Amino acid sequence: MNLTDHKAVLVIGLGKSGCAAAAALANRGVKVIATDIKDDPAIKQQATELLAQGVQVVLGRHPLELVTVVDLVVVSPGVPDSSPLVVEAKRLHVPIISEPELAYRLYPGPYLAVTGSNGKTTTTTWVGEALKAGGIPAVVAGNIGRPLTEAVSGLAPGTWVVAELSSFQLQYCDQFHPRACTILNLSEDHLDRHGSLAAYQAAKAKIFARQTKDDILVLNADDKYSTELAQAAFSKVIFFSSRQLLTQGAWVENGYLTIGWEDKRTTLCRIEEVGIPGSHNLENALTTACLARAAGVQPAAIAAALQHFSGVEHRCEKVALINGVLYVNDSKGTNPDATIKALEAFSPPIILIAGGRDKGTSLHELVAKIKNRCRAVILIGEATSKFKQALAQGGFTAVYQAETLPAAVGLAHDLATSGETVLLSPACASFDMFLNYEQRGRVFKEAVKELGGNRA
Ligand code: UMA
Repeated sequence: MNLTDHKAVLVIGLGKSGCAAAAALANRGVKVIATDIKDDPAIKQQATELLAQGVQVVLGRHPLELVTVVDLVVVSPGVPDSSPLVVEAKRLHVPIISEPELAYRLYPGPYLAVTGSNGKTTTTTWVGEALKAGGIPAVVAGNIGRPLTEAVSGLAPGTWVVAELSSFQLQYCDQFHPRACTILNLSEDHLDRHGSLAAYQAAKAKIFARQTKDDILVLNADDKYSTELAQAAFSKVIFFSSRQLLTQGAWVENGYLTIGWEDKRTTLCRIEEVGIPGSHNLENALTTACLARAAGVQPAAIAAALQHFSGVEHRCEKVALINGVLYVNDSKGTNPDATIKALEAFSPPIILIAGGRDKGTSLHELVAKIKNRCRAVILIGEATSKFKQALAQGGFTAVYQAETLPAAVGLAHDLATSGETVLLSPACASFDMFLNYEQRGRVFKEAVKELGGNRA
């Protein structure tokens, strides 16, 4: 069904996704009703702009009747399945799609898509840089921060879209069909929303569900959950590995990142030449090489992009060196696995600032890593008692608590001595104390700036 054939579309949530989706539909003459549970001045401002575009807006509540007058629902990723409006739409069999699915219906691609528990934003940005290096027109959007519906508006046909997709967005994808895509890795995350690892994995698998034999699925040969998904793919599966020698895909051989594509094997660059350090970034680099190659970028341009990349904000971002202490902002480390990788990327002893809103994940492996690499842990936010208990069970006693993130930074400054690293890598969501992880990262950087010192 064409979008313009719908009698009306209901958009739930008026954050970035909902506003972009409602505007894109209204611009195409579709009747749109949009609703947000909040009714604060910021939402009212968003509503004013949508009202001017002919969108009907309902703020402060989600009346169930709204689903009875529409034949399609676009749900924002932050709206849980337990929302009574989502439950009602399902009861009445009104189709529910996500904002990226809407973008796909507006612009058929070609798409390159990236998902996984960790490394999504780095890899998506890196792939965008590699396409640029190869002279291939592309836009980068999705969970990374710019809604896809906004990014695809007015694109010249044939422009590649490099999309970062979260499990919440993929869960409600239906037709979305990328030419090439990756599931970087799968570890426990968002269990509070998906309920089980199996449900989370199933949502991630939607990324390749519509692919055909002419498409490419790039998987991590060293990741158990991600390789298990290979059997369900209709597309051509290509592996990357930082530990095993392969003949197709991308791997490391004699210290060189190597790509094998259509029987041609090419050396890209040495491990030490990769723009950003850490074993997890080596994996991100190998995936980037595969996705860029799938879009037609030549190996020389891929090699240049791998070497010149300087990373993304809030992800293992070196902020300052003060009295010999390195301050690192990894606010994007929102699950235990991401924090483990950040702890591995910097030399011990580390003073870790962690905590925030718990997502139902296990802290067992994180505590083992903390015992290995940290001299102290400073806890903030709602998950403090869960962390305290897990650290005590693991026999780690250098645990402190702070009421605010700036107070935690002050405490870390008092504790740290030259040669140590202060790392903000919360292993939790930010929503208990901040609007999002970006704001949390900015607050950290401001607090570090207040301490004085030089930029790292
Ligand atoms: N709302 C309702 N009803 C509800 C719940 C929420 O109306 O029952 C409203 C809220 O009042 C708020 C709006 O929904 O006004 C917020 O919507 P949202 O949480 O879906 O946020 P957006 O601004 O649309 O941002 C979303 C992604 N947010 C989430 O997935 C939580 C952004 O990813 C993404 O950049 C953006 O779309 C564009 O695609 C952020 C994120 O934290 C970075 N993602 C998670 C992650 O990476 O771990 C998945």
